[in-house]
Amino acid sequence: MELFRFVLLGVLPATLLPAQSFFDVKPSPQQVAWQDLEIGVLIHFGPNTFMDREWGDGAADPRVFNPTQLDAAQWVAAAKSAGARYVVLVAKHHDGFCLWPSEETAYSVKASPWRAGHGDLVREVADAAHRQGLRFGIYLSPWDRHEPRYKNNAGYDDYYRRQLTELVTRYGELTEFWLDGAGSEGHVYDFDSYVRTLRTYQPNTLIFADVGFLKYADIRWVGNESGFAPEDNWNVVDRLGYLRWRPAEADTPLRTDHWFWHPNDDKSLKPLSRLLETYHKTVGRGAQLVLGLAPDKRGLLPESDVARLKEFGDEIRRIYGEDGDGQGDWSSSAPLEITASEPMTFDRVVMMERLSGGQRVQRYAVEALDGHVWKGISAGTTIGHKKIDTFARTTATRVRLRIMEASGPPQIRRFRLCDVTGTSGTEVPRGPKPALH
Ligand code: FUL
Repeated sequence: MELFRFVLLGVLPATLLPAQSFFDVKPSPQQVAWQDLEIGVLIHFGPNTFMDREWGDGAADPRVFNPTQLDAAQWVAAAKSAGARYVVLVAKHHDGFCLWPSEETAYSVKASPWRAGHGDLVREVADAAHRQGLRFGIYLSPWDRHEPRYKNNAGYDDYYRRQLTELVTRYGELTEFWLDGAGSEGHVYDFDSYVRTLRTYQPNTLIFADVGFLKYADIRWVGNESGFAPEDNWNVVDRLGYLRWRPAEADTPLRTDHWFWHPNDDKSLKPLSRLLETYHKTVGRGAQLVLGLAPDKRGLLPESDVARLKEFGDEIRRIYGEDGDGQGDWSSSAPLEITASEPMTFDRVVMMERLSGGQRVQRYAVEALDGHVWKGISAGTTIGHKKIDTFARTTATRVRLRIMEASGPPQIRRFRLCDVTGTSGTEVPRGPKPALH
C-alpha cells in the first residue's frame, strides 16, 4: 500500500498533489547553522580592479592583473573585525578571468605576472579564512564574456561543470555557492547538472540564487543591493507552487554602488551610520547581511575600509554584546517577561525564534509596565532568526513579549533588552526554567 501510494504520487501532476502548508516547511540543519552566521563578506578582485571597471568585457589582457602586496590574511582579518563569520570569494566574475589556475582555460592567474603565474588566489583566501576561523564560499559567474564556448549551451555547460568540479574538490568545505543571474538573460544553462556536480562533492553547501533565476536553491537573494530586507520577512517562499525554506541574503557593497575597487573613490565608503542602519534592516529583520569588500590594486583592502569595518563591528559588539547566539529556550503561550529589581533603561529589543521547528510567530507586541498599565513599546509580525526593534529610550522594571498570533507554539530563543549606550543587556535568564509570567 505504501509503495502504491509512493508510486502514484510520483506520477501525479503537481496540481493534484496535496497542498503544502507554509508552516510545515522546516529548514535543513545546514540552513539553521548558516542563519546563525548572520554576517558574511563577498570579495571582488580581478582585472576590473586594475581597469576602473565594474563589468569587464572579457577582453582584458591577463597581464594587467598584478597586485604587488596581496595579503588575503589582511582581507579576512578586516572581515572578522566587522563580525563576519564567512567569506565568499568571486572566483570568476562576468569577464571570465579565473582567480585559480584552472586547467580548463588559459584566461586565469596563470597568465598574469602575479606570483610569476604560479599563484592561486582561491587557495590563499580559503586558507586565510580557515586559519582565522571563518567559513568559505565561492561565486562562479554563469555569465562568461571571455569563454568562446559560451555561445554553445552544451559546450559551456561542460566547461562550467569542469570548473565547478575543480573548485569543489580543491579548497575544502564550501559553506555557500553563489549563482549570480546578471547578464544571463536569454542563455539556457543546465542548472540541474551544475547542482548535481556541486552536491556530489559538497552535499552541505548552500546554494544562493535569485528565485527568478534558479527555482530550487537554499538561500534567496533579498531582491536589492541597497542592504535591506522587508520588515515582514518569511523564510518560506512559494516558487511556482512549491514551498521551500529559503532564507534571504542581503548583499550590499561597503562602497556605494561599487563591488570592485576604483581610484579616487573615497567618498563612496559608507559611513558608520549607514552601516548600522543596514545591519538593523538586514540582520535586525532576520536576513543575512553580506558586505561587499574590494581590495585595491596593491592587493590590500584600503586602510579606510579596514578602519570602517572595525568601527562597525566594534559598535555592534558594544551595543549588543559579544554573544549574539541566544541560548534560551522558551515555549509557551503566556507572555515572556523580564523583571528586574532595579529600573532598566533601554531603547531596543532583540528577539530570536528557534527555527528548527519552522517559523511560527505571526504577530507580537513588546510591552512595558507603566504603573499598573502595560504599554506597547513595539509591535510587529515576523520574528524569525532575529528581530531588532528600536524605539525611544524607556525605563521600566517589567517588560514582556506577547505573541498574539502563531502557527504553533512559539519557540523563543532570545528576548533581550539593550541600550544604545551599551550599558544594558538584560534578558530572560538562561537555563531550563526561564522566567514565565
Ligand atoms: C551582480 C553582479 O553583476 C555584480 O557585478 C556583483 O558581482 C554583484 C554581487 O552581483 O549581479
